[in-house]
Amino acid sequence: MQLCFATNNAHKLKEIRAILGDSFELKTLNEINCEEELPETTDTIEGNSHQKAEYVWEHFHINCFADDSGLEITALNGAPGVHSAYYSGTRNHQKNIERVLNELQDADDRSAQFKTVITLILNGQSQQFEGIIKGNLLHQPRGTEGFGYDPIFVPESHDRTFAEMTLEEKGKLSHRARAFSKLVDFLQSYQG
Ligand code: ITT
Repeated sequence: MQLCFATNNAHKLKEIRAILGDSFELKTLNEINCEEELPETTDTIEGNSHQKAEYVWEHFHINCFADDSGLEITALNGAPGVHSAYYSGTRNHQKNIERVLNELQDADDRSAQFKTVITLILNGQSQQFEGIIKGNLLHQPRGTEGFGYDPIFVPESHDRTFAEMTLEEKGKLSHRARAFSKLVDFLQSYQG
């Protein structure tokens, strides 16, 4: 079955292709000739994930899935959430971290979670798969691996940040891995 992964992120695509094997012919946005930016204008991670998948289904009539992720901080009532990528006003990970650390200066509660929501649309029917990893935020960044808020995020039951873990270690714990594993389980049973 052909299935479009609504991304042009080569890294994400490679990971999921490796897991799904030959049972699904995964297409990128480029491969279905979708050259436009997908809309991401809702105010939730769930909403943006759905909006991207729906756009592909409506304009290209191909079964597809899309993901959206963000960091939700308890003391900030769930912010930056859907605004994680541009929290400082630019797509700059260091500046985004600085804004978060400033806003948390007086906070006792430093708990947070990363969340990924994947929306799958098969023959017009949509469903979502969620992955969450809970943790705590440091006062200073540590580590150089990963991206985004990884240098300040320590997952629960661990003492190193995501940026101090190898890709493989993070890959076993991450919100994205958890959501994708639910998607893959579903697709494998759907395919029979
Ligand atoms: P694409 O849409 O191109 O896939 P993106 O950077 O927007 O890339 P996401 O939608 O997955 O990626 O995540 C939005 C933002 O949330 C991202 O820019 C980071 O700031 C933050 N984020 C998501 N997952 C993260 C992770 O594993 N580690 C650190 N920060 C993460």
